[in-house]
Amino acid sequence: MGTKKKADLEKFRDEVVEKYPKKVGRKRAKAIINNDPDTIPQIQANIRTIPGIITQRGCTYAGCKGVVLGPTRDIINITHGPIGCGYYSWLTRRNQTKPETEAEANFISYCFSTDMQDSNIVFGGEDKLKQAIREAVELFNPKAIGVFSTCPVGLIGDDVHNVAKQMMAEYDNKINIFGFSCEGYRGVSQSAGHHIANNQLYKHLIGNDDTVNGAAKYRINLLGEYNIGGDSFVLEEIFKKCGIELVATFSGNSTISHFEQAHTADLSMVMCHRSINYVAEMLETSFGIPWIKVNFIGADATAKALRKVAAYFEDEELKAKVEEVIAEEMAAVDMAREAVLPKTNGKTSMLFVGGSRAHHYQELFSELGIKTIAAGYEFGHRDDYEGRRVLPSIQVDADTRNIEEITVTKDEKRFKERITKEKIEELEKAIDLEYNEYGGLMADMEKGALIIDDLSHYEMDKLIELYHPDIFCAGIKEKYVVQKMGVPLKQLHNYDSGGPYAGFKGAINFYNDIAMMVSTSIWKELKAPWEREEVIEAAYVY
Ligand code: ICE
Repeated sequence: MGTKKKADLEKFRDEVVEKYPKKVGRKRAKAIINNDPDTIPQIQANIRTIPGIITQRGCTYAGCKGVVLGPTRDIINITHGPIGCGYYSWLTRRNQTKPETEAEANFISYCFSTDMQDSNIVFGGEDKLKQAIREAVELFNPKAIGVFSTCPVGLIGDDVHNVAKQMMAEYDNKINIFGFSCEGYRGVSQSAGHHIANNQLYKHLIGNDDTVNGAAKYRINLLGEYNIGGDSFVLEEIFKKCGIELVATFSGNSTISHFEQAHTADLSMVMCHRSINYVAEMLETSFGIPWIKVNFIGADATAKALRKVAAYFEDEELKAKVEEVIAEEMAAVDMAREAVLPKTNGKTSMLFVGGSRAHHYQELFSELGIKTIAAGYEFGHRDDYEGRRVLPSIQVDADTRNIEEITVTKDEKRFKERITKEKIEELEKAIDLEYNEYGGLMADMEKGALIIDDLSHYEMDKLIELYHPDIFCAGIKEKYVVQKMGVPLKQLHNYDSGGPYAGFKGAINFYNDIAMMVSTSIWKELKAPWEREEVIEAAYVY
């Protein structure tokens, strides 16, 4: 990036903010930050999107049903609501699963919904939900059923938890049936859905089965890895090679038993902190399982994560094994990287996605010599940016710094201790000491790089117009708009049709896919609207 571009980056905020109505502009200005990794500036995050702004965000139902429970294969996940909610949250994220035997239950290829109609909205949908559960039991005889609330369910007051209880009684408590109050409009984004999902996993599944499977010396959980495009398969293979037993992944390629036995592990690795930190904390608080943050996106990051796990267990044999695996895998990685570097080196990228990938994928880009000049989350919290560790039982409101308590109930006795303001201050101090360990996106980005939370469509247009990155990473809602401006867009939610991208083998796939995208000459043929026609501008009237 030349110095001129850097100076421009600093001006970006003023230029876009000026176009908004004053109040809106003032609010958006707090979410557009010039990075400084040495001082870590404050950013506004996890607050409601201003109505009228085109946001990238999804809903609470998406975060709960689609994200966290979506990849589970032997729970029947029933959407209580309109058919569209079920349909669009069904496999569009390309989460995969692989039963170990043919006899094993696998419901991932089915989409279950109560398909609510007008009459259910008027007269209530609980009977229809009961009927759907009966049908599911008759046809599939599952071990567990999850019921997910959509917006209308909350509006008309159907009680999914009560229905779940009644239906469990109908089947003599032999089937584990539980509901989720994950109506789409709750919270400010899909982030609320993650939290709701985590609490219910904990309440209804985790800790139910003390069986200790496998003879491996070290047993770990992998939290926040969802097997998009087969990522979990790659990671499972790496752990196997290292001689580490993977007890449970939340929730890529997972089963009910994995969740029920997760508390038998020695350590939890947390990959997507945003979506699953609540489970990590609950496992630590209730069962004494510590957790560490890892990133398996990027070959160097994968090596670093494996070394971190080996260092945690302080075992020379494991350390040696891990080094052996890294050396073996890195040979192919280096070869693939060298081959594409001439095509990728010196290019620029922008990443606006989710609550962790806008950070993690920068590792892969930097391995390709591609610099990320602007990035941000859709629904990350301040700790995801600033790198502070916030405990799940407390939530600090990003705007007001007010502390809200969230009730976590599994074994009430364990959580009886009331968290006081003093205790939180004490915790926050401790968090500061661990700053680097829990580093967020800002610590890893260059000084002056743009960091924007909950990017609006208008701001995205402006970013492309002003800086024309060589590649833009976001989702399906942005893909074709951006490509029509002559910039290739890589979907980082579902990887388009690519992947896996995790681990060493995944890194090789990513190198090749990105090299192809940034080196094709087709993008030069496409002209953005402002390059080919007069711009007609509208002005707000106050
Ligand atoms: Fe975590 Mo899309 Fe996954 Fe992240 Fe999360 Fe979502 Fe996936 Fe994205 C996800 S769990 S579905 S790593 S909600 S790609 S935060 S937005 S960046």
